[in-house]
Amino acid sequence: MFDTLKKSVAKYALSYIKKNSIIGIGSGSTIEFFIKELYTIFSNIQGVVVSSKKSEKLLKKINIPIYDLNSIQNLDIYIDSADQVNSSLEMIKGGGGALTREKIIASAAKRFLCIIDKSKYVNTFNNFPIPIEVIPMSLMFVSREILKMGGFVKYRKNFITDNGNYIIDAYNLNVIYPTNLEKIINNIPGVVSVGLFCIRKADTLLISYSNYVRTII
Ligand code: ABF
Repeated sequence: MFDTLKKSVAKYALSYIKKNSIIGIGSGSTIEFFIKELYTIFSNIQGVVVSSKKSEKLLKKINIPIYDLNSIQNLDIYIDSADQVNSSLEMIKGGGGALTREKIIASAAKRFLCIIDKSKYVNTFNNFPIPIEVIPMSLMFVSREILKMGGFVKYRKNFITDNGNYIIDAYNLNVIYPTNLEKIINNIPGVVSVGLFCIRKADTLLISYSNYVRTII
């Protein structure tokens, strides 16, 4: 069922793409559906910048030109999914471990178009672990800081990010003020980035339900 919803929202997102533009593309299973849809209009776009090696591999297979973010001055849109989105369009992302590159490209883009199925839309964040990418030597230090904040941590076993770092999943943190929490975690030395996307939240959210796609701006 969720695959059908992911597919329909992925297809709907095509209508947000401007002719001959370069677009930012995220990662995850919803985005894999989006990449398949992109193939149907690939001659209409100039190319993409991409947030993970996995998505990059899929895009290469369908011969879409891939640009380095450093070679681009203006990025019109970044299209990606999320793990949870609240009613202020703040997101938890990084379930797939690509949060740092996702945050960089999202921040560089004028517009963040977030595409999700209905299961991910929540009033307030609940129970989803918050991913934190850390420099390997800081793993234990950052973990102790998270414990001091009342959270607990799990390490992603056998997982190294595209940037050569580790991921901590933080549970039980108080997410009532998610922007504050994002700033606090960002400030722990050794943290590369945190999967709270509140400072750079979505501008437009597309949510797919069984018979329609809802747009929230
Ligand atoms: C990505 O999409 C990640 O930030 C997030 O973890 C994921 C959602 O995954 P999926 O589309 O597979 O449900 O952008």
